[in-house]
Amino acid sequence: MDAFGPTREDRFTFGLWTVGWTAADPFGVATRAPLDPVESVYRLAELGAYGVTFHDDDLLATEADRDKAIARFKGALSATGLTVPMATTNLFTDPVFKDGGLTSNDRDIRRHALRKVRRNLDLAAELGASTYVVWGGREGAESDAAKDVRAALDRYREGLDLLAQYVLDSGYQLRFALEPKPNEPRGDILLPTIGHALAFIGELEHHELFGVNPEVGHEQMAGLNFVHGIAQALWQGKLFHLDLNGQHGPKYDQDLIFGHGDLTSAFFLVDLLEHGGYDGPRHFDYKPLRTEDADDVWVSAAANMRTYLILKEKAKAFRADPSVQEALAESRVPELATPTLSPGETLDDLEKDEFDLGGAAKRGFHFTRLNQLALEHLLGVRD
Ligand code: GLT
Ligand code: MN
Ligand code: MN
Repeated sequence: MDAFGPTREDRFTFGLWTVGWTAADPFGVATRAPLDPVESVYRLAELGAYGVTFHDDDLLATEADRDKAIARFKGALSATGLTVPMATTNLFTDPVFKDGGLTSNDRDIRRHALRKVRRNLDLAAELGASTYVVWGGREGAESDAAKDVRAALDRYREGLDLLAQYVLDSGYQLRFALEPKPNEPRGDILLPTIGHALAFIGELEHHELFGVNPEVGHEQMAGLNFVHGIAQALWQGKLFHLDLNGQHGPKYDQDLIFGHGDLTSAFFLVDLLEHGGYDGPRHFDYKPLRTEDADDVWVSAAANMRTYLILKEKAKAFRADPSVQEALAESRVPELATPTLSPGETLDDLEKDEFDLGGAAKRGFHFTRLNQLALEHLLGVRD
């Protein structure tokens, strides 16, 4: 048996829009034919995936009749046993959403967007999804004169409050996950980072129903440390879902295969997810390269899962290595878990400390050795 072959227990999921991307970009037309969502379900199941996720409009890729498209999709799900843990709404492709959906300056468009989300919430609940992603790709502006950001945030909150109330009134077991992104397709997008999204959630009426769906590349586009962002989301109990992919630093959104961008960050991310208490699906939101053909798409889907499982193995070996444990202790990493004051102590008690300030200032933390050990595990020379 392939040690890095995925099984359903690994809970790998893919957006229909990922493998189904026809690879049209701003400079060129599609290089692949539209993919029938039903075929995607069968192919992903064969590869060992656990589930698929979708936008309302993804189901209409090759079937114009909505009811028929849903019926065929459901048929494929029940034939393969694939689940739908997450769904979302497309509020960005149709020209009507060029200035956003929930925060468009045009009130009629905002009302249309709410109708569109509500309709797909019903389908998401029917298919058993537990997470509803909200990616406001067009909620933004290119000019600071064009958008009253405070009014836009009022409208964003109004829309999400209404949708959360609808979920509660309908008795759906759904929670919302906001997906941050700094820019692209808009010049600047509202809720650009994990931090902005977490702060905004605190302002929502039903904030307990809202968490985040961070994407690797989106934080890295902003020059931020994705592992730190995920750690904070976990710490706040708000990591409801996540989008795994690859990115090479701050540039356009690459949506590479997981691990095909910043590999060291991917290693520490898997280490955190596997040892940090995240129990949701491992969801891939990537784009098969535009250079690839219809068969290569499935090679790329498999590569995401295989890379994750290899990194999982490496992270496990890293944690189990006695040299790593010794290096962690020498770097005082576990010491940070000890509260700074002992139970019952007050700030006054600190005045009694006898502290060798000069010695502490001189002492190194030996992080270099620790980092080199991680690198060597990642490079496969220490197993
Ligand atoms: C879109 C975007 C992604 C979001 C999806 C959810 S769709 O392809 O690039 O990052 O996760 O709407
Ligand atoms: Mn995404
Ligand atoms: Mn992306």
